[in-house]
Amino acid sequence: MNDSVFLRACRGESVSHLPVWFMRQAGRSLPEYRKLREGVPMLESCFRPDLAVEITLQPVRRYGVDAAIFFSDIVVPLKAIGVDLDIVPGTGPVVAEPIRSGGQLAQLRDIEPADVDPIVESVKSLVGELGATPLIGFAGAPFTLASYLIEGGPSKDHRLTKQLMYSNPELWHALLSRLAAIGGQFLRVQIEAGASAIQLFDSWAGNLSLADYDTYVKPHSAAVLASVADLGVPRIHFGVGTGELLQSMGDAGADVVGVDWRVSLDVAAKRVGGGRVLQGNLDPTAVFAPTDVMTAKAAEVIEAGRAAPGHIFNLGHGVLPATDPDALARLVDFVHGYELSPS
Ligand code: 1CP
Repeated sequence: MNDSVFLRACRGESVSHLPVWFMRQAGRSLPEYRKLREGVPMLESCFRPDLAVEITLQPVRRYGVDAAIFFSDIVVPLKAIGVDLDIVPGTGPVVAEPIRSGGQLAQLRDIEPADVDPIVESVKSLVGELGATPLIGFAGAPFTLASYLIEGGPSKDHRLTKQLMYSNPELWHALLSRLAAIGGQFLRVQIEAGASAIQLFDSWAGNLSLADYDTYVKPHSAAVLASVADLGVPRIHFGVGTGELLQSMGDAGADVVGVDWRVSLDVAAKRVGGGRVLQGNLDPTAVFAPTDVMTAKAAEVIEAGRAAPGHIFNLGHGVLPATDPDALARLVDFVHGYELSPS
């Protein structure tokens, strides 16, 4: 397992073929997923090991990807400690009582082992089922989680989040510190149960300027990544629209930096530096193009990725629900068959 192509690439070691997995590779694009989820609410499926295990395995079986990502959601640890929230179909996470005051932080307590029994059971069982295929655990980064807790649900402009950040920095930092602690604990739980890499999703950090990211967010994401450093597994740090933040997100303590499709990987490699490996970054809509166009674009991504000390192929963000699974299968075959000639 430690010698798997995915883990070797995370460490910047030589690989026999380019590893590939997809953010949101499980989920609504797969008919077998939609069938299994029929009548089962999203959060219930995350806390049911029979479903979480099967859903995680579905894309591995179908595509032969080089890593599995644990089927869960960034709000699962918050639900586990009793925060009143739900994942509403067609919307996303919705929080019953959005955070407006310091008094509300008390609910953001540390994770107790009993809170995450089903998570531990799922991860352990998955590691057995996956054999030599590594499992990636994940958590939401403090900023992205805070945005749901403050806005009460998905937001385009993150107006209330930034309002709190600018107007009450003390409460802001207290909130993000709590979320960093919980995020770190949730990653540790998954690693100790057998996950061999982790990804910290700061999906919405790209809405921040570099200065605001560095002041209000980076120290907290760095705390999450540092808190699992002792466990020695590769740490991937990803956000959308983070072209201007790439160096800072790497400096926060990542081994691998995830890049969205807006920045070419050769440019990203210069920005990130520090010997860090890159992950990405085919436009998720490129899989809707004719196959020859899709594979030409994938080849461009692979060639640009050679500028980095290592490269893990992925999309620039999650698989879109309307994606044709056969197109993704062709993409995996193309990446696996790509001749990595000496540079
Ligand atoms: O009923 C359903 O199928 C609900 C859709 C769904 C799914 C399949 C949601 C609601 N979450 C998930 C699973 C999920 N969430 C995974 C699956 C792992 C895999 O790839 O197989 C992952 C990694 C996440 C993480 C997640 N949830 C992120 C970070 C990743 C990203 O895409 O940027 C974020 C931002 C969320 C919040 C969330 N959960 C669900 C939705 C629709 C959203 C986004 C809402 C918004 O736009 O703000």
